[in-house]
Amino acid sequence: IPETKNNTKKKISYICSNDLIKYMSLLPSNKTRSYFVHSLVSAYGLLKKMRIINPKPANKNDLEVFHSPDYIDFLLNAENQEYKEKLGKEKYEKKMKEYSLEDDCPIFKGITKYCMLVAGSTLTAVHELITKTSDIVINWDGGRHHAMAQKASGFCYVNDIVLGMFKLSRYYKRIMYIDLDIHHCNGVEEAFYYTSKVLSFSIHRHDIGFFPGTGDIKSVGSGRGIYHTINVPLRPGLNKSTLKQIYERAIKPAKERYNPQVIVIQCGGDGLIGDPLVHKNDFGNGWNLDLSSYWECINNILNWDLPTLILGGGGYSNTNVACLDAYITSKIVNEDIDSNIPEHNLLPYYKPDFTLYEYIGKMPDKNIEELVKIRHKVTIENNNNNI
Ligand code: V1P
Ligand code: ZN
Repeated sequence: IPETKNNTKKKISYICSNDLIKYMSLLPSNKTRSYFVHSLVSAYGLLKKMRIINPKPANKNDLEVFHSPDYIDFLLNAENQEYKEKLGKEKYEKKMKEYSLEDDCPIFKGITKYCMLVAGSTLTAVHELITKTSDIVINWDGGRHHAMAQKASGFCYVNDIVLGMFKLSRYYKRIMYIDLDIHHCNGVEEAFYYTSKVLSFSIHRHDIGFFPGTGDIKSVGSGRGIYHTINVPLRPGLNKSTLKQIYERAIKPAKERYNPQVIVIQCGGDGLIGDPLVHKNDFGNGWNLDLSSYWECINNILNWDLPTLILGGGGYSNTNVACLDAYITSKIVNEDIDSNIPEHNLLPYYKPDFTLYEYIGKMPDKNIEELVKIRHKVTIENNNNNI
């Protein structure tokens, strides 16, 4: 039986502002999602239960702590007409390709402010933890785990997680990163592959053709970072009981060995049953998680009683992700919420039943046999390193 504690004595903060909602809602892959999430959290009356922190936008220097100056220069000027004309069409398009600012990551109106705010939201959250003003900080707009140092990737332009953990690493020796998104955290993994300062743990769907294709079980880190990357590659259909097993067999032992001082969770909601991006056919080929599957895992992690940053990530049904984020927020602040969606201007979108997402998926969990192989055979040798 999992230990049931609650967070009543903890200082809980929530990153939000009108500007944040406005600019996060412009992201082409997740249009208006931020608006749905914060509106539902607010409609349930949860904003009154937390300290609300307005994010400070990151500047060029902040972004260059991880990203290359040439990429950031182009990214922050990409929608500037004068810059575009000065560079000329040919050079502009060449750079667009070089930085992967097309297909998954097109240049869009508001991209400059978007990038500064998405990075700033997580840096603001980290500041809360470092100054010990908060014990738990929630930033549902963060979690852009694919962005690379020199290019955009998989709907991610700047890697707020890497920037946040670089900042954390100035104050904490051991950071544990846990990624629950259905996609592998290639950008985060790459940034910390050679260091023991971050223990990176990711579950993700891993089979041929599934984006981004990295995250093999054999990728365990290298050099000083050896055994500080843990990948749990999974098949379709992951359900609550398998996720629980993964917590017991892999996440918990990794934490016990590494003895982290601070936790960062990426809680992408695209593992929810029926996510429109990952369920391509009637049988479904995504995961089979519901709201309580995510919460059970997060609750176990919060019971470690360490300073924790909770980020969003993927999730392509605005209403389902809003339900997930509002549900987790309510559990963190220990407030019971009604399963009927409260009256607010977005209520009509929660049709047909206007309740919190409760659908029980019937797809088989193809991970049952795989689970036998998931042994935490990783030994962390550099536990008390002094790098
Ligand atoms: O599959 C690909 C690339 C593009 N192809 C050439 C291969 N991209 C995926 C990207 C998924 C990103 C997930 C981000 C996150 O982890 C959150 C931070 O959730 C992709 C997919 C897909 N089904 O995997 N892009 C698109 N679909 C896409 C759909 C419509 C328009 C543009 C892109
Ligand atoms: Zn994802």
